[in-house]
Amino acid sequence: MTYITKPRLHHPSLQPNKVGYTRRDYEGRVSTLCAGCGHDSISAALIQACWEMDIQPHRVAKLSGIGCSSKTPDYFLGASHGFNTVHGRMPSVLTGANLANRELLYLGISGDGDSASIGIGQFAHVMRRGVRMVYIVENNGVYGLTKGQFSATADRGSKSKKGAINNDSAVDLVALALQLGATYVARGFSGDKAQLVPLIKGAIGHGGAAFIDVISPCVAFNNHPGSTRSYDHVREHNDALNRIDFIDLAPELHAEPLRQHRPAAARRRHHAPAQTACRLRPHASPRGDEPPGRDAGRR
Ligand SMILES: Cc1ncc(C[n+]2csc(CCOP(=O)(O)OP(=O)(O)O)c2C)c(N)n1
Ligand code: SF4
Ligand SMILES: [Mg+2]
Repeated sequence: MTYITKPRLHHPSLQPNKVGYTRRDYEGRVSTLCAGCGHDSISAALIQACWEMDIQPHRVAKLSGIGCSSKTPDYFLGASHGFNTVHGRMPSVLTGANLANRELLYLGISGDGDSASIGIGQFAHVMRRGVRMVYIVENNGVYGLTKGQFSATADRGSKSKKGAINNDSAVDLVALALQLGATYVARGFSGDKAQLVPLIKGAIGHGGAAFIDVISPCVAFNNHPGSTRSYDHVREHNDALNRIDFIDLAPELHAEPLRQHRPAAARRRHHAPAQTACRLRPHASPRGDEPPGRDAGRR
């Protein structure tokens, strides 16, 4: 399907955001993933979050490893920088890019195989070092690209499509990220956009090592009864702990009393609090001229 190009024309009713881009400007190429793949919903949530946060696409760098999940940066933010690295090696390339240019917003996109198996060492060190990034694992419990073997995040006792039982303990990437010192850690579900978009916005606004594990069903190899990553199973067990939203930092307000020329007698009669005037100061954010985030990142 990659030969199908999206039309360049935008519908005139599409709303531009504060930096002049419509939601279409944050899209990428036509997806080649299976219809219904959870990963495509994560791409849609990223597009929505970046549009709502008025992020300039050219100020974003997307890095990924290998896998269906790692292909997804092609399907969002088509005008951003991007680098598809080697299987499990995204974190070190992201760290290097971050050292070379600290002005960009770094999106690291990975899979559960990419991060919890071959790349687990790289995952550990990028979290431990507190690299400023938004690291998203599109977690389907299998190696989707290589036809559905259990990944290291598959739950013990869950069943493969052919009925084999997984006897190994699961790696919990959220617990690992917390233990290693990531300063923003969340778990979401690709089928719950209302929850996922604010989670992504929070990670982008965080400005430090932010990690989101997104449960993302693989419709081709892990969407059957007995799987703990199927749409049915996750919908049944998706207990959102709270309904969250993200409120970005607004320009700082300075209140000064208005100088009013009133006679002394009139001033004595009016005991109402002084009115205030507001002066606005520029605001540091990924969409302006300053780097994304403020002070939480150590690198
Ligand atoms: C060094 C290396 N080893 C193995 C592979 C084969 N391989 C490609 S993708 C993949 C697993 C991908 O699984 P995951 O990261 O969970 O992504 P998904 O396809 O499930 O989204 C493997 C083992 C490879 N490309 N390179
Ligand atoms: S094989 Fe699975 S992970 Fe890969 S595109 Fe298809 S549904 Fe998505
Ligand atoms: Mg996977």
